Amino acid sequence: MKRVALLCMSYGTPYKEEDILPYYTHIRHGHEPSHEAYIDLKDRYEYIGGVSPLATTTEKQAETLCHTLNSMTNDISYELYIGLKHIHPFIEDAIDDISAEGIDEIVSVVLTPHYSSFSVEMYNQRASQYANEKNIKVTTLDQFYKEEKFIQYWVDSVNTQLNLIPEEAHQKTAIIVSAHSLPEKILEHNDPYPSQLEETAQLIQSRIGHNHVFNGWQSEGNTGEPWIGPDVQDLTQTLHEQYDYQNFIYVPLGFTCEHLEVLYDNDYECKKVCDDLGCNYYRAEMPGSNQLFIESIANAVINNYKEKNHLTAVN
Ligand code: FEC
Repeated sequence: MKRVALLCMSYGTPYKEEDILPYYTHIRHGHEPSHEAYIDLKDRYEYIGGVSPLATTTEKQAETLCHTLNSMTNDISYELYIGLKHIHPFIEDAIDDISAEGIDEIVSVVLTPHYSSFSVEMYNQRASQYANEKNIKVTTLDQFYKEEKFIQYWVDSVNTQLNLIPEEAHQKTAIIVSAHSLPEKILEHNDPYPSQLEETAQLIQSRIGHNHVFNGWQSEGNTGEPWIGPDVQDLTQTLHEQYDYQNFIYVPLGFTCEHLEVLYDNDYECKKVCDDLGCNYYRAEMPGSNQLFIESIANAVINNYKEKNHLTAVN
């Protein structure tokens, strides 16, 4: 059986308080943040309990994905490696380990559903460049948001929240589908990221039979340049003031699990906006290692591998 390394890539998170500064500095391309910015980030981690659940969840997602892939294929044996963008084990560390194991082929996946030249492409470039130096072949996956099981997961998750709201209040219920914002400059190169989010929202809207679905962007950085909008908090305010929506269901489906950007930016910041407006806050449950959701990624990985290596695709 062919040995293939499954390289699961994810953002990474500080494991302990002392990691916050080097982590933040890495995110800022080697520039240390100001003391205020550092304290602000430290406070946000403190608010969510000191550390983010991201590290543990990434591991669980990756293990479940590897197990699922192995149960779906007879001719390949996948061996799991985790490579992170902003903290150890870095993407390059994982590839060093793969090389040391004598594995000469990688299938890589980034644990985020939409493609952007500013996010997924950066992971893929790092993986491809470093693997090339080691003479390891890589098949990268760009996106998985269109997978049937991905959409089904989110339809179920949104419906669970909708069902908490009395039927007669549904006309006053807005569903905000969001992803991490990116600097507006990505739009100059026809980056597909915004249209992929729109398409995801449409696919979900057509299945849930609820017309009040809106796209928003969240967690934008403080870089002094314009970021893609509308920001979810501003959107909430506008939808309430202009159209009198009273209930808000947040669906941060550009992420795959609970972490700082969901637990703070949604569950604290968006909830605060709702509270201040006298509205009700709901947030769809994140998939984490939900089996249906992981199968959607596995399917995308297998079909992408076959497509890129000129083999026959599966359903
Ligand atoms: O739970 C955790 O500890 C980590 C949560 C976390 C995830 C995440 C995902 C994405 N980011 C994306 C883009 C950017 C850009 C900048 C940026 C900055 C930060 C900072 C923190 C942070 N991000 Fe992140 N991101 C997470 C955490 N992100 C902390 C720094 C402080 C702040 O701005 O809040 C701006 C960089 C710059 O300054 O130049 C751009 C994108 C994703 C979703 C895709 C992915 O997971 O890779 C896109 C999770």
